[in-house]
Amino acid sequence: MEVKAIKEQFPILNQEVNGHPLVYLDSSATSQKPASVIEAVNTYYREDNSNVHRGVHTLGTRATDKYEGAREKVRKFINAERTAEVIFTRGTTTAINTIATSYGRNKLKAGDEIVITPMEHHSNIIPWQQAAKATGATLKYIPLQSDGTVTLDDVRETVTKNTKIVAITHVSNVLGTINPIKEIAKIAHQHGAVIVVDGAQGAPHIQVDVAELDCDFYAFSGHKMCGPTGIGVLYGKRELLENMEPVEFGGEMIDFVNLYDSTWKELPWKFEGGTPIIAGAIGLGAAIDFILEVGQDNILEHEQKLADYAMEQLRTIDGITIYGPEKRAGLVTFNLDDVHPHDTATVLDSEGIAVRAGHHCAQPLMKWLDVTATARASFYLYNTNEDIDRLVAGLLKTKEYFGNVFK
Ligand code: 7TS
Repeated sequence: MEVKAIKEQFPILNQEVNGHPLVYLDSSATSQKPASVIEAVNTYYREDNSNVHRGVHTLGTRATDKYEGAREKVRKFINAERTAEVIFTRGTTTAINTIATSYGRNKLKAGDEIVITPMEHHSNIIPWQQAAKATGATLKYIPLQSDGTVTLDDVRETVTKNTKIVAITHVSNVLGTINPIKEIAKIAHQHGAVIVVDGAQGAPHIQVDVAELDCDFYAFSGHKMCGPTGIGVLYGKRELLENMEPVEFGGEMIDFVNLYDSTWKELPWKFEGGTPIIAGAIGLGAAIDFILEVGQDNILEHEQKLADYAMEQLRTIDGITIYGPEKRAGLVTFNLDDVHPHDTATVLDSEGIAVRAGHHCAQPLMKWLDVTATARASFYLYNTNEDIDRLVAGLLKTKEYFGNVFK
């Protein structure tokens, strides 16, 4: 599918912002939604809305079929063996917190190690800090190379026989680093540890095969992959999930409730307490259909070409610093000398260009980069080289606006 044809399927992109055609370069924060996803959610509410797994009436059956149908789409999308291994959550953050609480806090003890990296999003740091504090386990970091990558030698150095959990991002939301998950999983398993993959920036862009990666847990968010907000996925290997306690208790997740004790439903429902995110899951199912129609290989290739072009063009600007490795996913994080990234983003916005500025929920990484904040342009399947040309023109304007401070 041509990019132009893809872009036309995203109604929101067809608008002017501050008098300029919108250029949306903030898909790592949240992606835009194609008409088919909006329609799927709309149709659900117009025609099928009902609670799931409860009533025997027709709407209830339709809603349940659609909700469980979405789970099967997710299963196939990540090549999980069973739908029992696909738990719907509110997003990546909830998924990782569920693992850190249910698996981490219940299994860790003093002397155990949790291994992460300094490139993690706060969602893959704080739950582990909390689990470590609650259990007496130690949090350890795999060091980063100067280009923001990890080496397998350093992984081998850091992971020991005391390591019980290795938690790492598939793709860095700041550097664009793509981590070698399969190899890291192998090292974790050699030491008897489990691997938790933060797939928030992975699943939207890279074909994820949890069987091939042999990861124990994989977490991702629907809203970064053309789906609605408020829906995400926690994939876990069945034998692990079977032995984990739910973290939310209430309706939907129980088998029997007695006065003083209760039992849980089987997987995956024991982890889905309360009325689930029905419309969100259905929207995510439609997003998966859309992504598969475009083709995942095409998406990554397209984004990597955009990243290459962006780096080449941005480097023509005097005083720009680009962070992260050469080979990367589709995003570029940068700073213009002496201009605060919030100012950069504000000038770009006045030109109709949306980028994110700030610490990107990665303060330890900002510290490692020795900056307080950066600007970030992130790409998705609807972006074009022309969008990058507009970004470059906007940045030249930013320099002009703030005076000739770059020598
Ligand atoms: N992990 C990574 C690597 C992320 O990039 C994000 C969100 C999350 C976890 C959390 O996902 P959530 O859906 O639960 O919020 N990242 C970003 C970002 O880069 N800009 O805004 C949100």
